[in-house]
Amino acid sequence: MPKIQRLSTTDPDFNTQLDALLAWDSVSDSAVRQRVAEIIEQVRQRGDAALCDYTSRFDGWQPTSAAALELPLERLRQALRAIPAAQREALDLAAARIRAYAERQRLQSWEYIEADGTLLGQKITPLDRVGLYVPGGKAAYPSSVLMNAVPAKVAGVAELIMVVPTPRGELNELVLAAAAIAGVDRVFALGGAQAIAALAYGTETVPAVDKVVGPGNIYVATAKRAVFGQVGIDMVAGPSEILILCDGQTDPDWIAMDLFSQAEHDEDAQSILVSWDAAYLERVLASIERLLPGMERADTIATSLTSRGALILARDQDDATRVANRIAPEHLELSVADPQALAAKIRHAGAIFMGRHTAEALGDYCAGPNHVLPTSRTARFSSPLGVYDFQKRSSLIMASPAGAANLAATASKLARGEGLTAHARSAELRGDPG
Ligand code: HSO
Ligand code: ZN
Repeated sequence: MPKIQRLSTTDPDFNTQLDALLAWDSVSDSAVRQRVAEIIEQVRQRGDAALCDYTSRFDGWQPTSAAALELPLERLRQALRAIPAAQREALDLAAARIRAYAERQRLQSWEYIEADGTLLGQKITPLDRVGLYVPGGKAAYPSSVLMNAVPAKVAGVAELIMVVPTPRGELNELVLAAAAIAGVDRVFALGGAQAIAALAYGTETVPAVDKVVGPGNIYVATAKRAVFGQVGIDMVAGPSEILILCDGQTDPDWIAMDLFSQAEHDEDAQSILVSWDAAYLERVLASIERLLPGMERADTIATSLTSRGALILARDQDDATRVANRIAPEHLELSVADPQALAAKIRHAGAIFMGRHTAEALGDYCAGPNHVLPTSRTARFSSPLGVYDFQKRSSLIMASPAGAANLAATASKLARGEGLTAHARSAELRGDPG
């Protein structure tokens, strides 16, 4: 049985204990950085030849030529036809709901005209080309394909290029089907740092993109950091997290299963429950112990709960709210009688799941909001992936003759203050009506 850490906010050492619980060392391994830098350099210098070499070395299959790295779109449509009808329906429904939510996020261009006729505004343009990394193996989630690809397409990205490793040539049919539903434009059977390098710099076969999104292992995350600047990136995600605030009135089995639902992602995932009802924490613990042995991923859940999980006793709801804002979790469940009143006091969380019926799992798949969320306390300063991550802004200025004269008066003074005479003259020339 997992030995879950028990904390209490009244403990004088609580803050130190909480810091230790939250500590997470993100990508910082210098050996990995070195290895990734080499791979990126090889891809930049040798292009497709390097991609074929790495694919044979790391994925265990030898592409006959670089062209063999690309999967024809017909292969995606074939996967869509082959998957079970129930999966197809669920993916379609999820995509439709994610799309409907994303439509509301689209940034709009705007303009206004000042009294002297000068126009100011902001023009929104989608990115031209985006690369989407999809991991292989056990973390290959079709739901993540939808969550990344649908907002990009809603934004109007013209070309969405997916890369996915195919260990020993194996393809995940559900991932391909999700890519077809989301409208991915091209797919390459590539993974690891070499795939990120190819997207960032381009090769003879893989076109260079403007931004790379999507989750991946430590090599992929390190490569994304390394190419940032050459291209945009979404974020470097840490392990999944859930924080539940509960008043003690929700069925403890529900809460235990919600904690499991993040813990089953991986051993480093973090599941924490905060309640101000001490007896309730015992009831949830009893549920955990009873339910865990029956779980398919019992080992992963047990390791995650033991190493990074916690049950925290707070003084009252306000005290629990302070803990939540301090943790700034990726997912926050408010399992209380008046979740809206409580949500008003939450300042830092990637997604807020309000009320006893709102299992975080609903948001992971099909409620509509994105499941790509800020982890490791980054919800203090960042937001869920959305349509706005695939749009950019350009400023618009159109001076009328009168407006040019008005602005020149100020601009020339500031320019002379900076010692930049050409700036001053440039403004004054337009500002001089005679
Ligand atoms: N909870 C994960 C997303 C996911 N869950 C995918 C199931 N499939 C992100 O935090
Ligand atoms: Zn999940």
